[in-house]
Amino acid sequence: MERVIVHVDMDYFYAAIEEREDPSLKGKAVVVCMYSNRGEEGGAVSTCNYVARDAGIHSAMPCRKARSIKPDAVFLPVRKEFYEEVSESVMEILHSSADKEEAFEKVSIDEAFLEITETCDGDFDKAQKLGMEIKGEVKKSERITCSVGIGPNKLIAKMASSFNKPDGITVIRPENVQEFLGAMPIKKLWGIGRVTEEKLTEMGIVTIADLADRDVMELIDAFGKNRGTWLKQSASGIDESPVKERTSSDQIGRMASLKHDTRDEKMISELMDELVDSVMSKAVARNVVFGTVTTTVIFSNFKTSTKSKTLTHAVSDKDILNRNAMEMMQQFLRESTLNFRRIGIRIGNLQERTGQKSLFDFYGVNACQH
Ligand code: DCP
Ligand code: MG
Ligand code: MG
Repeated sequence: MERVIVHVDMDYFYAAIEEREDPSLKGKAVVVCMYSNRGEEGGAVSTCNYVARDAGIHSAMPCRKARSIKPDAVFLPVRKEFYEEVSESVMEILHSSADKEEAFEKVSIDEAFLEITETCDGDFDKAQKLGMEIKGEVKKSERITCSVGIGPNKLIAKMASSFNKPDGITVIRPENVQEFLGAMPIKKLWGIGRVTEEKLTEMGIVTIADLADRDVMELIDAFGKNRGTWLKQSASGIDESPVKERTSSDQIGRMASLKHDTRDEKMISELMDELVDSVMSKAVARNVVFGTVTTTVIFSNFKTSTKSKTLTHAVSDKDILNRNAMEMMQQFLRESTLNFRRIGIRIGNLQERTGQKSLFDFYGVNACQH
């Protein structure tokens, strides 16, 4: 069966979050700046919304220049930690749409690949439907938009997601890959930088189709074996690299929707059992113990709240995880009168498990809250 790969990239991510948080920004040019230690004078644009882009502002431009282009734009400082939190919620939604736990690869704070071959039976019409559902779910729970690309491999999915931005979805079926790539200029091929672009231009290669038509030996002569072969394959739309989890991550998390919005503790606890099982089986597979437990609730009005506990000792114990998670759920219930829409659990501060289950595992319940 042909693989079906999805790539999701959030639209003007940092600026979109700022717009969401402050509705008065709507319609204005919003520029998020990474200020240097020279204060507001130095610094570069992290990102900006599409109103600012239309005026000619873009990422990496000096903030001072952006200011001179559009003095009436709203300039805001980067709030990285806050964006990381939003990113985690988005990633949990995306992760839960993948074929399986391992079929997910976060690429950066605002983008990820997921494989959905099994979920959609290799059918690109079903894949498109699923892509729309993912977009809907992200929009509903985070109130920001993303662009989705779907294709037979990561290369095509990645290029498809940037084809129609913002809030787009582009599905490239295997039979349309050549047509999709062919007419594009070579600089659009994912992985081609300015140096390669210049060298290819000197060789008379302008479009991706030109590159695909070149003899592989000629490309190897010019770029070496690996790069030459890679250029030929990519230009032909071939990419066999798997979607795979980057295991360096220091956290394992799961999130899911309740059958309907509710405050029923039994329903919440049943779903939490499932999430705990899933997180624990992954912790066991990775042979790690955890030092923190974090839970998240998305309420019926889409507001998100998070609680965290640091355990006195790192453990790998399902009961401890479950008990801590449910204590936090009870606190959420006490603090708000809203229904719960989605709940999530995450373990962090992971360390490799050494030897037998220690006595600490039994005393890990003496958790302190922070
Ligand atoms: N970013 C940054 N500095 C850069 C590029 C990006 O700090 N030079 C940050 C801000 C972006 C986020 O990373 O919001 C994601 O990068 P993207 O390239 O995906 O850009 P955006 O999401 O902002 O816009 P787009 O709608 O084009 O994806
Ligand atoms: Mg983006
Ligand atoms: Mg991105």
